[in-house]
Amino acid sequence: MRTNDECTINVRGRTAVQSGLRHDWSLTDIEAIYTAPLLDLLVRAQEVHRTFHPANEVQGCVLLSIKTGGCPEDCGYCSQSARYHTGVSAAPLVGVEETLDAAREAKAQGATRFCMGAAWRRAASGEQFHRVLAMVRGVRALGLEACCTLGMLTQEQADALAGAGLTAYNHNLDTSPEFYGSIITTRTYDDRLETLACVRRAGITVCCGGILGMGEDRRDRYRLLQQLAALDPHPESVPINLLVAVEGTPLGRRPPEDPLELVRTVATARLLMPRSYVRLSAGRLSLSDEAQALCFLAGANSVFLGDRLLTTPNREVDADRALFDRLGLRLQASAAVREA
Ligand code: SAM
Ligand code: DTB
Ligand code: SF4
Repeated sequence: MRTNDECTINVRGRTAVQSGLRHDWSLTDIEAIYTAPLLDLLVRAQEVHRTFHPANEVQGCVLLSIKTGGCPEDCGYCSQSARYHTGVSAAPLVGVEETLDAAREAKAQGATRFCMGAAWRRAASGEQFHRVLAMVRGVRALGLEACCTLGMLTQEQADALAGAGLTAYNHNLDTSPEFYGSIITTRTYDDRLETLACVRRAGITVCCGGILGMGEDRRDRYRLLQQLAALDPHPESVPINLLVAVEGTPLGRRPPEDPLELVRTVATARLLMPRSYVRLSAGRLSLSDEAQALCFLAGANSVFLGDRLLTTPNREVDADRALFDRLGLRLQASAAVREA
């Protein structure tokens, strides 16, 4: 197994590691990490994890769909595409007060980050965009990190979001460049990279990851991880979603993915991007407590809290509380200085 310290990263000294963060992982490097004996992989990933992050600590995030459904894009996994019959009906952008009520509730649940998602191809302009800016200012005033995912952005929009205090922008590459076209045809990989570049230039932290279980093979996962780690700097947050198979979408009948492939993906993300938060995102409802424990051992250190993601259910708050107690994990106490 060729790992960070054998490649240029010295995992023993933080300064050395920081200056050694790599962006040029080869597929051979990544394959060697991903396919190592699972216990070797887990030990190495946890060692690196503890060099950069507090042990036994998880960031809690809460999602709110601020504009649901009716999206013109054709993302094959998505309940919100207007092209599929999923039972999700289109709703207008919610109000600022409703959003801030949800953010206050998220804070009371122990979350430090509040994520607002809109089913747009590109962020709306005019009054709706100004309303989103007011939401961002309101969420930040509550002492929470604010994240948005609004589709494609212009540089002006990214700059305005930065001006409102946005902490992070979520825009996923989803899968490898090679597999991408079998999942989404209405926008390109390069479109995604362009928005990510606008976000970075605006000084907003980048939240970028992908989905497992869409029919991709391991090479596609290596390629996704390679693309994510090639971003310089690395995305501060890397959400790893397990497909939530939504009836009515082209991927609605996909069989469940092997949870150990998720564990390997999380561990590989941790080793390739040591400083990033790796978020165990959609799909936790389909995982046992034991599978989630392995994901945390592999270096996952962020989750979505609350019984709803955007349009699909998530684990009940009490079930998560019991899980964290069972594993001796604590929620991160305050918004992360490291991402500020
Ligand atoms: N419209 C915006 C966009 O596409 O960037 C923001 C919303 S979109 C729902 C955010 C991300 O959620 C997607 O890029 C995808 O990675 C993830 N996602 C959406 N539906 C999912 C599903 N059914 N299962 C797993 N992940 C999903
Ligand atoms: C991300 O990577 N996962 C979140 C968040 N970023 C926006 C969304 C998950 C959505 C799951 C399906 C749904 O609830 O509609
Ligand atoms: Fe639209 Fe985003 Fe869903 Fe794609 S993932 S259909 S862009 S809401």
